[in-house]
Amino acid sequence: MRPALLLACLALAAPALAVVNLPPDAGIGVHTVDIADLRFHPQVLVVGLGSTVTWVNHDDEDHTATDFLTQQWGTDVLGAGQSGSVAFAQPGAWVYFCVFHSGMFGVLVVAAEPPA
Ligand SMILES: [Cu+2]
Repeated sequence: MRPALLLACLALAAPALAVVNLPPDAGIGVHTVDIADLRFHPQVLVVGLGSTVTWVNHDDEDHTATDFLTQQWGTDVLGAGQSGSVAFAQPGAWVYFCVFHSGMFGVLVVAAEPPA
């Protein structure tokens, strides 16, 4: 998916996420995103404010998880089998990507309110 299209989808989806029940992966804690076959799994993750997200690289090549718009947050370069974590103290919604593979995108939503 082209970045501009992905961003448009996120812009449309973010307000909807605020008014519907959050999916079951929401919650405060440590959440894992697996990187495999040049993709982030899950591609869309919703977590509670104060959570830490850990990306685990199961591929043989290097990857990162890096904020797409500003690159204000991101993992270090993750080699095969390595993992990196980012703690989120601010609510928001981000598209992130891998700096080495322009087609690798994910969406992370840090929700201020816990699910009802
Ligand atoms: Cu990559």
